[in-house]
Amino acid sequence: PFCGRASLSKMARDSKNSKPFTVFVEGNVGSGKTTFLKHFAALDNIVTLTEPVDRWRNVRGQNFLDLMYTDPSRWGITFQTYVQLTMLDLHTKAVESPVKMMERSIFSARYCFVENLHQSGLMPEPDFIALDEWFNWIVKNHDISGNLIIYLRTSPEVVHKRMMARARTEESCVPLEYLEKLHQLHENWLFHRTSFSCPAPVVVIDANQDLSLMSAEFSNCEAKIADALA
Ligand code: DGT
Repeated sequence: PFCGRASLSKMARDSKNSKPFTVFVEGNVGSGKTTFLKHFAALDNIVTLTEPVDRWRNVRGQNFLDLMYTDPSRWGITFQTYVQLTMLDLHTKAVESPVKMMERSIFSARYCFVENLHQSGLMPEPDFIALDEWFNWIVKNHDISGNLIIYLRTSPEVVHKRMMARARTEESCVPLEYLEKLHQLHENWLFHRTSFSCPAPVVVIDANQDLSLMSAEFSNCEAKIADALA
């Protein structure tokens, strides 16, 4: 299900001339993004940038992630402003490698998470407008472009089970319904392509399978990218 070898080779070649070939790994909470990135971290030519979730959990002693889950109407704007900043930091980070792979992007923060808070009526209109103005300014004034999106496609029931199993404290009260809404936003954006524009071509991977089967698929992708860079 990965891109053809020829097109990847060309992409990797192009990246040597200018900025790195940039991959965004996207998918619902618990879809396996971290595991996916770990497989690629072992390759010489790839830099993987994991999502700064630990930074969100301790901003000068404040847990923004927990605040957002506890009272989204009050703290959603605070959390999403900080997410936007940390994502911009990753997008603009200079790397030496020809391939840069990011866990999520500023796009999914805006198109899935902010959108969900707004659509659910949990983000007051002025908060949403301020964030969106910032987002539009960033898109216009910074190079945050990508070359490929890998969409780890899952069902909400599967990721809900995984989320409960990993038992991250902040996520203990997250209902299935929240994951269903996020799922639909990812689907409309990356699969049906009926909502926001995609910032790069999308490769869809079935990420519902259990981890042992997934690792075979991940290794397969890894081999193809390595091949392309050879
Ligand atoms: P993985 O490896 O696929 O299991 O990925 P996770 O679940 O570790 O990472 P992710 O990005 O799906 O989410 C980490 C936590 O942060 C999760 O509770 C959802 C939350 N989160 C991530 N980005 C945003 C965002 O932009 N807005 C909101 N409201 N929550 C976010």
